[in-house]
Amino acid sequence: MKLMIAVVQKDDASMLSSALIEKGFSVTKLSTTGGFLTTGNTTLLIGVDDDKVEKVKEIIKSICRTREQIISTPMSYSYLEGSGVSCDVNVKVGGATVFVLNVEEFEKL
Ligand code: 2BA
Repeated sequence: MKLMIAVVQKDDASMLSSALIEKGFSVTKLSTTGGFLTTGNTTLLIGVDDDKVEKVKEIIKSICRTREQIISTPMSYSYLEGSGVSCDVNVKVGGATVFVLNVEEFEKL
């Protein structure tokens, strides 16, 4: 068995969890925050049999889109420091960041 951890954008999370549940997978949804952008995202925990990992990846790929987000960073030149002048940077986020871990034991007690 594997535990899939999928970090997805909030806008894709509901559709993705519905699609997974519809196909018979069990999903736990966590509200999380990206360390870099410090904006909310969603992390799904999906426990699956080994032979279902690729199927889950396919579903994730079909739903999670890459989006561009603009972040404002303060200018680093010393003469601009503290002036409030900032620079907008485009960052590509998503579709999904997926980790696949081996599960040593799975029990419902
Ligand atoms: P964030 O940490 O908020 O990152 C959002 C996006 O910012 C990333 O998109 C990436 O394009 C960019 N980014 C992140 N760290 C960066 C850095 N040090 N320098 C330059 N750009 C950077 P994604 O790669 O699609 O990641 C989306 C979210 O997935 C991340 O949100 C984070 O919550 C999670 N994630 C991604 N890689 C991870 C990892 N190796 N471990 C744990 N969580 C991860």
